[in-house]
Amino acid sequence: MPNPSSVAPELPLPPRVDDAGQHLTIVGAGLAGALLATLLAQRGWSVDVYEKRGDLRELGYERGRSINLALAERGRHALRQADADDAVMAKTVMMRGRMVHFADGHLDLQRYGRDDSEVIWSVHRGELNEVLLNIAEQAGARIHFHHRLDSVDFDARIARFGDDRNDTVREIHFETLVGADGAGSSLRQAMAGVCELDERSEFLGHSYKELEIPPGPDGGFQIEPHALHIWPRGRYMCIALPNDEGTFTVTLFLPNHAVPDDGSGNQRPHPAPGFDTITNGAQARAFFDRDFPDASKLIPALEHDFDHNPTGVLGTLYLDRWHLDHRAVLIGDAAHAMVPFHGQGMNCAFEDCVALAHHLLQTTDRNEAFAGFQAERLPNARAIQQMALENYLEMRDHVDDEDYLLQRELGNRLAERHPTRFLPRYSMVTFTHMPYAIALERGDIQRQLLVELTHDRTTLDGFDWDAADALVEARLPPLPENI
Ligand code: FAD
Ligand code: E1W
Repeated sequence: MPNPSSVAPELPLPPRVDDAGQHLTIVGAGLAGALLATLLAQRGWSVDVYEKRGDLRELGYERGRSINLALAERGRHALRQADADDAVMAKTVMMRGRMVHFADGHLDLQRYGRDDSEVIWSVHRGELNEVLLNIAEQAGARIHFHHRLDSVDFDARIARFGDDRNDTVREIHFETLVGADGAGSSLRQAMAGVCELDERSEFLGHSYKELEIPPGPDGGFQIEPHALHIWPRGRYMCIALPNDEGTFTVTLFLPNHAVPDDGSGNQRPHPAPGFDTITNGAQARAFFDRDFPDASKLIPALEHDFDHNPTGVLGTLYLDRWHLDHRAVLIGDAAHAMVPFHGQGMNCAFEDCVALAHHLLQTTDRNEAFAGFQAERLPNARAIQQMALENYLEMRDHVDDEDYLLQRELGNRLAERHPTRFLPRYSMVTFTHMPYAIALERGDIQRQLLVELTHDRTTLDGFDWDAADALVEARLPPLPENI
């Protein structure tokens, strides 16, 4: 086992005198950019942030991205370091578990954790970003809107920014650039022009579309508000997260290409729809009426939403390098975009911010700080990228399958019997801040154990608990405290 004590330490506050007065230029005032700016500005740094869009506090939030996000313990832990947790929590809706909507119409609320201390929180992306922008400015960071990074001269240390409203270009001198400009990062592209990042993108072959459930006639939620709703249907699925004003954002995940009926009369593989056969609102309505009838009734503007909202693509971005010596570094989606099926992209990006701030506060040598940041975070990013992909299969295919349910039951029982050793992987990822790589490694050991112990069984009647206890103790060392 790697050393579990490598959990990122709390950030020092107030600033160390010899570090104060340093300057940083951040590209992107999204979730990671705003949090990193806050962390460093609060510790005495001079921070400028350049954002291509206008100020969302004035313009209202532009449609098109996932409207709400699940915030988990890792994200909250990072927000606490910036004193931002309370302001963010004021905007959230608690989600206690997943509400599974089965194909036969019945519902099942599967709790995420042991009690209400183990829950996740739905937050509107725009509101969250607003809170973080306010806190960043209060801490003294300067945010420059309508500044789209276009190109970088790394030798002269000049970054060129364009303004989407007109054709003006501004040249800005920088010491160090931080790329918090998301999955389509312009800084990453500029860095790739001068060094080898070894960039690979793996597209999932599935895309997503967002739809809305409005409040009911009384202004209240139309389905259980304190849950993340899931409609698993094999090759495709829908989810819905609550918003604090009584709405839900529904996301349809569907393959890009349909699997046609092979004409053999054979049911395997089943024909399944795709974005190439469900191409307009009317087809989407018919598809929903057939496969998600309870949801369909609650989405009056389904045709309009389907026709007007963009279709988002999903994939994983891998880089072998996140920094160009002491001059530039990438964080968040710019460094490691992932599929959204664990709800951890933002949570991971927030952890990146704390880790990078920590390394920058440890040393004045930025090459060393960036190398240390990459060494700490790259293995963890790879781990959550993998777990997010695995969770897709679990969500779509297994939440209603018998073997999975038996393994989950046994896992829960072993977790009760061995609270210091056995923690379901979902809980390690969602309710702790142990490094993702350790959650992945311990999760693999636990999975193997559950497979062995449930092999050839359909119930836990007559189960040999003594043998199981001995196996747990032999294979899973106690978890460190304060994870
Ligand atoms: P972003 O939030 O994308 O911010 C990038 C910022 O940079 C933006 O403000 C953008 O305008 C700006 N920018 C871009 N290019 C430039 C440029 N050239 N110059 C200047 N500025 C620029 N994560 C979770 O934790 N929980 C969830 O439940 C969850 N659900 C998701 C659902 C879906 C469908 C998707 C697609 C993602 C989901 N995520 C979730 C992941 C999450 O959205 C991302 O991981 C997170 O937004 C990454 O933050 P970021 O700051 O790196 O990038
Ligand atoms: C969470 C977009 C998104 C966000 C999420 C989750 C899922 C499925 C999706 C994972 C989960 C919160 N999940 N939920 N239930 N089982 N796994 O926990 O954020 Cl698709």
